[in-house]
Formats: sequence, C-alpha cells, structure tokens
Amino acid sequence: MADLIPVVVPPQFTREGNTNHLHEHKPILVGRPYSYGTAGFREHADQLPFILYRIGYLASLRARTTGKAIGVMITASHNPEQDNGVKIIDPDGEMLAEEWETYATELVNASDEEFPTAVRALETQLNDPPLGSTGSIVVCGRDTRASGQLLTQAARAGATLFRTQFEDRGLVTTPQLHYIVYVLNHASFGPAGEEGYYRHHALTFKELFDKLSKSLTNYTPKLHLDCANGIGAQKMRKLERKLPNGALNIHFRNETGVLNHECGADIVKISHKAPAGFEDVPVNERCAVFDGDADRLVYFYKKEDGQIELLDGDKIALLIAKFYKEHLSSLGLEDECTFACVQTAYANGNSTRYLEEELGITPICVPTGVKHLHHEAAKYDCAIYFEANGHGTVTYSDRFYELLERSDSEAAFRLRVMSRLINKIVGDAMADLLAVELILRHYDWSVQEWAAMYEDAPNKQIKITVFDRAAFITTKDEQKLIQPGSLQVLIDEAVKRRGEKARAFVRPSGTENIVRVYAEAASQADADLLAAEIARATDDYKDCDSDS
Ligand code: NG1
Ligand code: ZN
Repeated sequence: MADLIPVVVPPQFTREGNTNHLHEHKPILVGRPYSYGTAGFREHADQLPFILYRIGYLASLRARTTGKAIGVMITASHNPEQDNGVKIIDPDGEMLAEEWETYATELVNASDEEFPTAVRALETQLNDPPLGSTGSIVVCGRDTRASGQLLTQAARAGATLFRTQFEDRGLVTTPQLHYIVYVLNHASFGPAGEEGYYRHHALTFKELFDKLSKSLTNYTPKLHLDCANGIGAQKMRKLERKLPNGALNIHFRNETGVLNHECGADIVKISHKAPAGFEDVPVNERCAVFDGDADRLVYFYKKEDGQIELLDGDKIALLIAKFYKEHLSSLGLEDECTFACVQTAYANGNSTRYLEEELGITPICVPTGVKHLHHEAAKYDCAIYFEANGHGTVTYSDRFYELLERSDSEAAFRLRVMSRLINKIVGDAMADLLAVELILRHYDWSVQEWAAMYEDAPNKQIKITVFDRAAFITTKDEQKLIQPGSLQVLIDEAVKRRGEKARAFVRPSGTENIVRVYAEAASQADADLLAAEIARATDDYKDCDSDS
C-alpha cells in the first residue's frame, strides 16, 4: 500500500470560519452549504480564498489521477465585479466529471478540522495517485476581476500542497483556458498557448474568408462590439489584428469600465435593451455583445422605434444550423451523418418551431447548463448546441471530419474549415463571432435578413432571490416544479388564463441563490403580465427551506 501522504494542516477551526492560504481564519457568512453548481463555485470574492485553496488542491489531485493538464478558471462570468468564482476544466477541455463535483462540494464544506481527514479519505479512495506524474499540471487563468490575483495565489497554494506543477496563465477568457488545456493534452490539435489560440483562429478564418465572394450587396464588415468591460476587449483586439485586412471593422465599446455594469450579454438578453455606451450607435447597424469572460455572444440592432431587435443564442444556433444543414444536404451526407441541434427550456418557442418546420431538424431539449448540452451533442457526428443566453458551439466526431475529407468540393471545404474555426471544446464568444460573420458573408445577409429567419415569441425572464434555491425541485426537463407543488398549480392556472400560446416555468438557478421565472405569450404585454404574476406567486415561497 502506498505511504500515507502528509497533509499540511492549517490551524484548527470549525466551519463557522475556515482558513485560507495565508493561514488567516475567516468567518463564513453564507448560511447554506456551498455547492459546485453548473458553473463551479460562485460567491462574493471575500468568501472565496479558502475555496480556491481547496479547489487548487482538488485540481492537482485530478491532474495526478489522470496524468494530464487540468484547468482552474477564476471567473464569475456575467455576475457583478465584486463576485468571483472557480471551475475546474477536465483534460478534454470539458466541464469537471460529475463524481468530482461531489468531491469538490465535500471538500469545500469540510471544517478546518475535517479537511485533512477528507483529503486523506479522497487520496485513499483514488488509490493514492502518484505525486508529480509526467503530464500532470494545473493551469490557472482568470478574468479581469480585481480579486483574481489573490485567488490565483490561493489556487497555487492548494495545487502545490503535494508538489504538483502549477502554471499561472494570467488574464485569459474562459474559452481560451479551455483551449489551452485541450491543446496541452492533445498536441496534434493546433498551436499551443494563448498565442496559438490566435494563430489557429486567425488562420482558419482566413482560409474560409479567402474563398468567399468579396462583391457583397447586403453584408457590411462594420460591427459595434460591447465587451462588457471585461477580458474580451483586450483579447478580441489581439485576435482582430491577425485577421485579413478589411475582413471585419470592429468598433470596440465598453472596454475598461465597471465589469458587466449596464452592459454585457446577460443584461441585453434579459432586459431587451441596448447596453450603456451605445447611445450614439445609428439604427440598423449590427452590434455584438460579449459577457464578462467572453463565453457568451448575442447580437442586436437598434430599431427606428427606439427598441432593439435581439438576435440571441437561438438565432445564432439557427443561422449555423441552416448553414450546416444546407451543406450536408448538398454533399448528400444527410443519411450517413447524424446531425442534431440541442437546446434548453429557455429556447424561444418559435426557434424550436423553425428548426423543425423550416430546417427539418428535430430539436432536442436538455436541462440548463453547458455540460448537459455538450454531453448530448457529443452523441452525434455533428451537433449544434446553444443556450438562448448566447453560450454554445458546434461539436463533431472524427468520423464527421473523415466523411468531409472524402470530398474535394467547395461545400466540403467550407464545412471542414467552419468546424475547425468554431471552438468545438466549449462555447466561445470570439470564435462564434468569427463563425457568424463568415456565415453572414457567405449568404450576403444584413443583420435584418438574419433576424427575419423567424420572429421571437414575446418572452420575459425575472430573477427572484430566495433563501434556499434547493427548496425548488423541477422535473428533468425543468418545465414543471415538483416542489413546491402548490406553486406549480398556481403557475398552471396563470398560463391557462393567458391562452394557447402561453408557456411558463420556474426553475432554481444552478449558479446563484435565485430562482428564474420564464414566460412566453402571444404578445409582449401578456408575457410581461404572466411573468409578473408568477413572480409574485413565487415570491410568497422565497423563504422556503429545503429541509422543511
Ligand atoms: P443558471 O444560473 O443555472 O440559470 C446560468 C444560465 C445557464 C448557464 C450558466 C453558466 C440561463 C437561464 N442560465 O445558469 O444557461 O449559462 O449560467 O454560466 O441563462
Ligand atoms: Zn460567461
């Protein structure tokens, strides 16, 4: 049996306070257990140093167990600047395997007294993975939040507890860290590191761009980009410099202000309003929006009536699906190649209808959270997955690529290059933006023509802060509440009153201590009223406790 591994024991405290990497005892202000949600741990940044210390350790254990590079991304995405978060990236650039999410939750909720025992138990359960095995390394990255630096130190302290190699990649977008980890473990995929990321995307973009017609009537390269005052600003500028001259004319906005403040993909999607800083943008011009860590992308344009026309993740998915579907048909690969489009309950009802009726693609609905979409997509030779909020990508199998390589037609060439351009590892705002721009160029479409693919069913989303989100339990498809059952009865009645086209559901967030109300109806006024009515009903349940 392997020797017991020595554990550096921090000073002893209970869960009322836990010790961080600086050996400081900090009170825990959160009255509920921490949980590794759909995007890892997210809290006020002050709460996070001891969590990062422990997650740094867990990432090193994962690296030792797999003998591979593992990522630690420090970000709270679209949430406010004062929050932060952490998630672990697995060797294939995917979200952490589910059983490891449980280990993460157990380790983080252990008191200081329990922590060394929890560590030993885990090491034993995993057969004491070797220290310093070749290939095992923890690679850490962070977004622009001020707290990121201290949290990186905490992750380093935890990761190096047992001498695992730790590399700080500094400021990167979330998808860039996924790419970096993937390439470290799959050297043949593409050029390594952040510079490699730019090279890969710029060269692939150019390959397709060079083949597309330059005499265009409706498409224009001018684009206004809301960077959410986040990491996407500096990184997209770097990528843009490497693109062919004249391919894109990006007007960068919201580059250095307060992160996600009145801007960014989440706010634009939920409020249906232009971000701050877009007051002088003329009507009808194409605008794109990143979120704080540049893994979400939505588009919009301002209309004459002062409203915006939003082109969200569903519209992006359908644009890409149309492109893929038409190419597969023209290559005669429709039967040979399994193809799907994966959505969640938040997908607009009209996007689902368009997929089915106009594109002839059977939509697949999975629970919210990237890992669910990604896992479903991976079952097909080629699949497009997108959340309505703008997170998504295209995945494809080796077989798909081989099928395309058999043909030297223009269509096969375009699909091959497009598939390499889109970041198959994870939803990536920068890569998605390049893909959308090339597809619009291919069709010679204005943003209005793209928007006209289908009209969104009027919809409304509301967030409600609750005491314990675990008190709200839904069916697997997340469209009905099992608990509190009496709230579901109220929702059903409210939906019925708004007519045939109405649809609504309430679901607990996996990233914040809130529940989300989503409603669709025949008119915007009806959708607003339906959401408000359900929000009021939900509010009466906000103090529910999962134990009661
Ligand atoms: P939660 O908070 O579980 O709804 C949100 C998004 C998810 C996903 C995660 C990860 C919505 C309705 N939910 O999850 O789709 O993107 O954040 O960031 O947009
Ligand atoms: Zn994000």
